[in-house]
Parts: sequence; C-alpha cells; structure tokens
Amino acid sequence: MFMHKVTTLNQFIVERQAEIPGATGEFSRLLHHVGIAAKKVHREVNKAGLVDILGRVGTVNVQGENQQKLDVFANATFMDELRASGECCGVATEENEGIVVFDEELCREGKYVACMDPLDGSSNIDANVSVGTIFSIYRRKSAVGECPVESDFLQVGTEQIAAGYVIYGSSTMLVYTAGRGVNGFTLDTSIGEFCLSHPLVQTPARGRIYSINEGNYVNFPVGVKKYIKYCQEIDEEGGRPYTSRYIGSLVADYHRNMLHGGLFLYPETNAYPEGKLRLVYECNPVAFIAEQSGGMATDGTRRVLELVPGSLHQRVPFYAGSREMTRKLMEFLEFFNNI
Ligand code: AHM
Ligand code: MG
Repeated sequence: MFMHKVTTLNQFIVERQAEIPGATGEFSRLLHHVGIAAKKVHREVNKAGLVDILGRVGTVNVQGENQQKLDVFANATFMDELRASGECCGVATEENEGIVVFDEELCREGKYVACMDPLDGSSNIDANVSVGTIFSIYRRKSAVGECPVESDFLQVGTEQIAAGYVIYGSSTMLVYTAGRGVNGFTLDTSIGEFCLSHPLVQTPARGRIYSINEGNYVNFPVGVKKYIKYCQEIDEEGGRPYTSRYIGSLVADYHRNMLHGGLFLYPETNAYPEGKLRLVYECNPVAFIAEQSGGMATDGTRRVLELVPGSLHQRVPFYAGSREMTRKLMEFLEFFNNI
C-alpha cells in the first residue's frame, strides 16, 4: 500500500540543519525542546475541562493580571525544556518581571536566549477557546560562559534567529520561521509528532478579514475608525464589505488571517495608551512570521521588526497581516494623523 511520506518537525529541523554549512546542531536541539514543551502544554490544555487545572491560581503577574493555572504550567514547562536543552542561557517571559537566568554551567555555555508568552489569550481557556504560545529566539550578545544580561533580550526584531507560535486549537499546530520561509506542523496525536502540514506558507497579498476589538471603537485613532468604515463599505467592484472576525487570542486571530488573508489590529486605546500587545514576546515573533509569509507588520508608521525595545514588557500598537490591507491602513493613519 502506498504510504504518504510524513516529515516530522524533528526530521525537518535536522534536514534544514544539514543544509547550513558549519551548523553544529545547537539551534536544532533548542527547537526540538520547544516542540516537547508544546506537546506537554497541548496535553494539559486538552484536559483543561476535565481536571482542576482551570481558574485563577491566586497570584498576579507583573502586569497586574490574574494568572491562570495553565499560564503558570505553560511558563514552567517552556522554561524547563529550554533549560534542559542546554543551548539556552536564559528567558524573558510575560509571567516574569525580569529576565530569568539559567545559571547551571551547561546553560551558561548556551548561545541563545528566548523571549516568550507561554500562554497567550489565557482568559479564553475556560470557554474552550483557542490559546497559543508565542516564542522568539536570539543569539546572545554577552559572552558565552557568562550569565546573560537584559540587553541580550532587548534586541531589535530583525535580529531574531527564529520565531513562531503554537496554536492549541481544533488541532494543535506549531508554526515557525528561521528566516527562510514559514512552515507549519500539525500535531498528530496518534504518533505524538508534529508533522509538516503547511510547507512554505504564503499569506494572500489581499485579504478580506479584519480583526479588531470593536468594543474600543470610540477610543481608536481617527485613521483606524476610518479604515474600519472603509472595510464595511461596498466598493464599485463588489469587493467589500470585508468580514469581521475577532477571537481575542492573538495567535488564533493572526493564524486564521495568515491562511485566509486579513489584517489584525490592536491600536492604542484609553485603557492601553501604548497599545496592549507586548513588543518583545508578542509583536516581534508574529511580525517575523508575517514578513516571512509575505505579509507586513507595523506600529502604524514603522516596521515592527525595527523598533528598539526599551524594556521587556513594552507595549506597542500592532497591525499585522496581508500586504495590501496593511498598506491601506497605513495610508489612512498617515492621512488622518496629518489633518
Ligand atoms: P494576554 O497575553 O494577557 O492573554 O493578552 C493578550 C491578548 C491577545 O491574545 C489578544 O489579541 C488581546 O489580548 C485581546 O485583548 P482584548 O480583550 O482587549 O481585545
Ligand atoms: Mg499574551
């Protein structure tokens, strides 16, 4: 019987490594451990309705938000796996105020640091709505053998070695880029492996979905309000109105739009005057994926990947998605900012 060839994440990583002259396998080991952590979090997310893992754990994270139990689990799991890889010397995560230094001798020799949001959209878990993990990997600037320092984690997004996300949705997928296109792997739970299901993802240049929390409409910048009205109008060729879709999970909203064509928007609002999403571990990784799949990511005027982070938890307005939609939005922002 003809068997369809399946490429697992680990095979894919090893094959890619073989294509890079001088590659030592360190980065491959790191990604392998990201995959293991993703499977562990998948397992817990899947049984979230069955066991007492839901609900607030009673602590408040550095940004004053109640931490959910699964946030705590995901944070610990990804940190443990990155530490176990021996290739990562420290992490910055949404759940930790400062950087976390892995000071075991093996880890200090690691060349990489990771920035991550271990469980994005976690307020959705108790309603069985998709959540995600977002990650970003940099080569450290500090000397190998020393403890990493904060500036290792505050590099511009263009310095990312790799970035991606895991979406715990109707199936669990790991999507990543190492700067040579975007590849998506779906978890086949029968064999416990991420299998290549979406090779070299390209997002449509034109999309028809816009994703924004319209409950904040009255607080949006004028350019965003006008753009939303533009999306809702009928054009001469019948190309609009566009479709509005908003889950409230960045990973799930972005992922759907990347596949179908669309634009994700989180502008500055009264509640979040700098925007809500965090540059270092939410916007930069998604921006890297956006660009590598042929899309764009901007804070309204500037390329997200070129923003210089001032602090680990810095927030920025964030717009990412199909190229033509992003450009059109930027036209609106520029025009209405200048009148
Ligand atoms: P979180 O990291 O605390 O889960 O918050 C980030 C989430 C994103 O996933 C999502 O895009 C956004 O917050 C939704 O915010 P809002 O509820 O204001 O629309
Ligand atoms: Mg988040």
